[in-house]
Amino acid sequence: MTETRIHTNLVATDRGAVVELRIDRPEALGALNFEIMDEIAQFTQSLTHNRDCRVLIMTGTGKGFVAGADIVGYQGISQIEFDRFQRKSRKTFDAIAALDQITICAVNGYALGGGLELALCCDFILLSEKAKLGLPEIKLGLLPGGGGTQRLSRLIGPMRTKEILLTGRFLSAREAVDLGIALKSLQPDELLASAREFADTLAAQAPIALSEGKRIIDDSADTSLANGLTFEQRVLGALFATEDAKEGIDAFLSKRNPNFVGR
Ligand code: CO8
Repeated sequence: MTETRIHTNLVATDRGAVVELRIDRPEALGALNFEIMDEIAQFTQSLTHNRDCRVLIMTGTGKGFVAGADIVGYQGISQIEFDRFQRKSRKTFDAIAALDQITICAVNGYALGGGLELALCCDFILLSEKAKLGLPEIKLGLLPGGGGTQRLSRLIGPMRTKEILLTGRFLSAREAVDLGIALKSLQPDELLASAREFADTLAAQAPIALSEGKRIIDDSADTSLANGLTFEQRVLGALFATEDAKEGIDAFLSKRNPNFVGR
């Protein structure tokens, strides 16, 4: 597997249907400054044109996944610059959440503030047992600005989110799994292998069903049950007309593995 440095702080591995992105700024525990945010935005944009990639694995380097926004960079910046960073992070995080690809965040270490918020934009979070999660902005006299108050409370409810956000405490991997923030926690040296195995399983599914399934479930948060159920059946109807559905049904009846092509 060949890793390629695609930007100053990003290393990518392209395995065709599965692409891995490693944030590589260990000296600041992966903290997000303008530069990294730009690089992640460019990378995300490139994925929207990548027809081969079905699954993205995102991870970090060393003991940090992403320890939040770059606090060093916060010092001395103007209000205009601060607001520009906020808008940039909003666009970037929304773009990640909206990717057609299935996204797996393999959290190797600290995922704090903007780091946890970045992970929450992914479809799945897998944790190293060494990971620590939190929204500690309150300790800086601030609050989250990358979706922490919104995406986390939708996931685990307002009361639990308030407790985490208003105390700024860190969660262990085990607690994060118990709360439903992450799918599972793994031995540190098994994290990537497990993420890759999961990614390969997902990437083998029919591509349109994969991305549509993600979208229907994501959209259900903002949809009435009646509209959601109607939408679900429309998507199923559209899938029924695809070559992949014909192939999937034929493969089942012929007792062979399907060969999905994404049409
Ligand atoms: N920004 C910049 N540098 C950081 C950050 C950060 N968030 N976190 C750690 N670092 C740096 C440290 O300054 C240190 O650098 P140096 O060696 O030059 O002194 C290096 O990383 C290693 O860190 P520590 O020595 O502190 O390592 P420890 O193991 O002792 O502690 C901790 C690790 C507990 C993670 C500690 O570093 C910490 O508390 N970091 C700050 C975490 C935090 O408060 N994060 C929230 C930031 S605010 C935010 O994310 C707002 C989001 C706004 C939305 C926008 C979306 C991006």
